[in-house]
Amino acid sequence: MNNLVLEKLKENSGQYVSGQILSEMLGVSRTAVWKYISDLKKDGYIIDASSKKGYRLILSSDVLNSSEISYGLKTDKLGKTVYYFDEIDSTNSYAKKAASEGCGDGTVIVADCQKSGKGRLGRQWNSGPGTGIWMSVVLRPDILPEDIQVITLAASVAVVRAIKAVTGIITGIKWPNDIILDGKKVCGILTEISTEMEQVNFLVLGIGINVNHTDEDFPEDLSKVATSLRLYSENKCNYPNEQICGKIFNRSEIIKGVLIELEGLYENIKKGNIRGIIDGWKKYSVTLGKEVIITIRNSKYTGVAQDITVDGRLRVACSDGVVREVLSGEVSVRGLLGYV
Ligand code: BT5
Repeated sequence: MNNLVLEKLKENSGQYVSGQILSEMLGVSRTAVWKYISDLKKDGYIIDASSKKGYRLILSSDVLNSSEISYGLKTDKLGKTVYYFDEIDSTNSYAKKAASEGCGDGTVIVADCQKSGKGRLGRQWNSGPGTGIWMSVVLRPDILPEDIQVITLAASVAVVRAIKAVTGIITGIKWPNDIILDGKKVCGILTEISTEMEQVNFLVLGIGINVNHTDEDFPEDLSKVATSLRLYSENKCNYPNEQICGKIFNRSEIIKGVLIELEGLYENIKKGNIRGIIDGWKKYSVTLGKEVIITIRNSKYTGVAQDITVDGRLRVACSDGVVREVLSGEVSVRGLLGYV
C-alpha cells in the first residue's frame, strides 16, 4: 500500500495530492493514509503535509534502494537487474563474484555503505553510510582486452554528464578517471577485468561518487583532497545556479543518470565508435595542456600533457625532449591533489 501512495505522490511530481483523493483511490480511511505517509517518512522520504492541500513529496528526498533506482529508469539493459545492500564489503567484489557466476550484461550492484571499499593498486576507498554512491556495473563487451581502457574513459564521461544533468554542477576529469570538483576528488573509478586469451569475459566498473558528505564525514587526511557535491554546493552560494546551493542530492537520480549516459556510450563502443568517447573525454579533461609528473617503472618525468590517443594513452611532451605515452599508472597534475 505504501508503494501505491508513493507512486501517486511521484506521479504528481512535487505537487500536493489531497488526503481525500488518496483515501478514495486506496479505499482506506484518511487516518490510514496518514499512517502510510508516516511510514514513508520513516523510510527517509521527505513529505510536506498541509491540512488544506494534502501531501507533497519533496523530490530531492535521498532514499536509496533498488526500487528507487529502477523507478522510471529509461535504459534498455543497464540497471535492469539491481542488487542493493545497506552494507557490503565492496560492490566490486560482489559484482566480480556475480559475474563469474553468470549474471547478465548491465547488472548493477549498489550499497549505502562499504566496509572494505577498494581503490586502485590496493588502496582503500572511504565509503561510509548515507553519503555517497558506491556502485558497480557488470559489462560483457565483445571487444579485445587492449580496448578496455576506452570503457573506463567512457565511465568518466558518463559520470561528468550525469552530475551535470541531475545537479547542474560541472566537474572535470583528471587522467585517467578521477572526477575533480574545485581541485578536489569527488569521484573515483576502479575497473576490474576477467580476460582469457584474446577475449574479455567480463568487466566490472566500480564507481564511487561523494554526494552528500559534510566536512565531518571525511577523515582529516582525506578532507584536504576530497570533496562532495553537497560540500561544493554549500560553499558556492554565489554560484550562478542558485538552485543548487546547500542541497542534499538524491543519489538514486544520479545513479539513473550515470546508467543512462553510460548505456549510450557503451552502445557506441560496441559499434566501434570510439572517437566520440575520446572527444568527450578531452572536452572535460583538466589534464590536457597542464604540467604533469608521470611515473613509468619508478622513474618520474615532468612534462606537458598534450593529447590522448585513440587507445586511451596520455601523450606527454617531457622536459627531456622525449614524447612519452602512458596507459595507466600515476599521473599527477600540477595544482591538483597534492602536486604544487
Ligand atoms: C579510485 O582509486 O579512485 C577508485 C575508487 C573506486 C571506488 C568504487 S566505490 C564502488 C566500487 N567498489 C569498490 O570497492 N570500489 C569501487 P584510487 O585512484 O586508487 O584512489 C584511492 C585514493 O583516493 C585513496 O588512497 C585516498 O587517497 C583517496 N580516497 C579514498 N576515499 C576517497 C573518497 N571517498 N573520496 C575521495 N578520495 C578518496
